[in-house]
Amino acid sequence: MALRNPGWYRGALGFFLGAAFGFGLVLALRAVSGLDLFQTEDTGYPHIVVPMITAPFGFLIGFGAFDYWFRWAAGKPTVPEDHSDHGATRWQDYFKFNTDHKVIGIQYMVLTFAFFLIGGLLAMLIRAELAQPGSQVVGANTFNGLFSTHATVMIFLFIIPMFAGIANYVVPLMLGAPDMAFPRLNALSFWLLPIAGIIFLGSFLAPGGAFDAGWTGYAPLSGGAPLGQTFFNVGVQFAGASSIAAALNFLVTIITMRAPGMNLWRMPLMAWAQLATSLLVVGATPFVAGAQFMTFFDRILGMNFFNFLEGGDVISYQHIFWFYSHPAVYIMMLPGFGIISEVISVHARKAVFGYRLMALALIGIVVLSYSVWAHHMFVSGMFSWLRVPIMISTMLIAVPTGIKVFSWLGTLFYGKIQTQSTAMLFALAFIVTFTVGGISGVITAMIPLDIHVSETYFIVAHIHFVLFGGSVFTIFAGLYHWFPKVTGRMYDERLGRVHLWLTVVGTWLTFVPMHWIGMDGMPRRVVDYASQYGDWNLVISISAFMLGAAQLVFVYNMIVSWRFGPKAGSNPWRGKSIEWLVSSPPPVYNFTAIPRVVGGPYEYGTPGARHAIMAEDEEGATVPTPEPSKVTAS
Ligand code: HEM
Ligand SMILES: [Cu+2]
Repeated sequence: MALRNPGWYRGALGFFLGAAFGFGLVLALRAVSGLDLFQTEDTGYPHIVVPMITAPFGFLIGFGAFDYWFRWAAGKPTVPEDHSDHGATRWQDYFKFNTDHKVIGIQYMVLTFAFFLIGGLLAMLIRAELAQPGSQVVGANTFNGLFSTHATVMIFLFIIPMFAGIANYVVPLMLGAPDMAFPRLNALSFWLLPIAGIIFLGSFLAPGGAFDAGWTGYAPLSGGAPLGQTFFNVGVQFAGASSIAAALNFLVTIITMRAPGMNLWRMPLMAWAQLATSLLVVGATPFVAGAQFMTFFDRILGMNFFNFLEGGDVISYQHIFWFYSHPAVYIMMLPGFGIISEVISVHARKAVFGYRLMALALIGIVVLSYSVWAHHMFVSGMFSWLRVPIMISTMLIAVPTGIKVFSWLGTLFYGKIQTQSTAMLFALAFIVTFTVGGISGVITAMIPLDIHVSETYFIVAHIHFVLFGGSVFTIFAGLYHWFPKVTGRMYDERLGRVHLWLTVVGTWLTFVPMHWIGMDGMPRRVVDYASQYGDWNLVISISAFMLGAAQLVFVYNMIVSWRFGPKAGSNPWRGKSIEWLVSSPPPVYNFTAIPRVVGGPYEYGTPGARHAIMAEDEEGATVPTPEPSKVTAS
């Protein structure tokens, strides 16, 4: 019967049981302590906060995320080769707890793109309000909620997990691995994301409105904010746990599951980038989780970590937060660097220029990025001696980043650049746009200049040049590049080009003028502004609407091409890395023969050079079809 098997019915049941348990627990504990049953101060509401934690776990248990582990913990015989949750044959298989990294990759990409559209709609509302001076569309409180949820959704639910999704699909194939190292943990990482999304967006329904202290949630502002802020504290835990679990999975997969012959120096840069990103995630993400737990405990339990009236230290919030969130900007950029190296090399038919230095530059960025967090705090009143070393280490990051940009240019130099592919056009647009964002980054690294532009639209311009022109462009490059692999079909290049040009022009028209009004002093995070900025803001808003609308072209192209596009074949771009050596889409267990890696991944232009061979007919090279093994309980 449906309620006994894992799935949506049992998940819904678990959700209600979890919610009832949390709710009942709070009421019971308050009753025996002689307190009012319902505590409804802004920072209180335990009868909502506790179920917000227990109900998702109830859902996950019901849904089946822990069934296998529970069986093991109970001492029941486990099945080492259990593939019962693996692969998809019908669309319904994408809506269950599925352990196939390809299914999970698609789940990630589709879900996070939906969050991109939601975050984009929030941005459209922001721009509608800001199109003219004065207050027309939303009030100040709602506006604060809008820019906070916009940024939070974009960062925690779109950029970071979208990269995890693309890599989930592509990296095991590139490594010649049959799956990720921990498939069940992989599925759990995915299912934590919709939970985080519902919590973030659900905060709009909380009394007092959505969380409104920015995606940065600075204390002490967040300490006394209405209930919505608690939704932020909790949502970050789910998104962060998802991210950490996925990163551990990538690390183990990349370190232990490479095909024979694939030493680190034969590994595609996409996999190197995922390795570097995962090192950042496991090192840094616990800090944002910690910062949010501390705010949470301050709010709910009166712990006073950041409450200066009780001896707390306000500025330490910023230190802990940015110790995560500066590395986080590279969590949002390094996977894109990896994608761009793949796309440029394949579509320029050239070996990556300075391949080893490219890999080392990724690792260099990982190390350096832990040393620069306080550049977000130049005007915060932190110790002033810290500012100069931080300025220097920040500017040093431009060195490995510069290596990457010059390597892409070197790869393009005298390449056979194939501009008919939208993937390649997005990669080229990325190089130009990201470099501009990088330069405004070096500007904000310099203390005197940063003091001038802090908290102005210059910052908004900078983050969008790197996040939109950086991360989002690389995401599009990657999605177009691997679309034929994932779906087995080609997308429409004409529509791709329409999408590309509207997006590139829209990005520049929207975010370039923000530099100017920012330098003139227009503050960020405000619902209204001095009328002298009105004209540029109108230009920005109109461009933003165009940029938003352009994304619908992409959605249409993807949906229609997935259904009706011409068949792609296994290797439409004539790539050399292993994912192109299997069918499109790849077989359920990825390989029927173990790939043997015999050379570097990018030897384009060298006659006869190969990265890997599929040794179907060689002795001992065939992969046995997995069979459930027989386990006898002892
Ligand atoms: C159509 C595309 C987008 C538009 C028009 C847009 C617009 C805006 C605007 C106007 C603000 C400033 C709000 C304010 O300070 O008053 C903002 C903030 C922000 N946006 Fe976007 N955005 C877009 C896409 C993205 C994307 C893809 C990301 C990816 C991460 C992103 C991340 C952020 C962040 C981190 C902030 C900072 C919020 C804060 O802390 O003040 N945005 N956006
Ligand atoms: Cu930073």
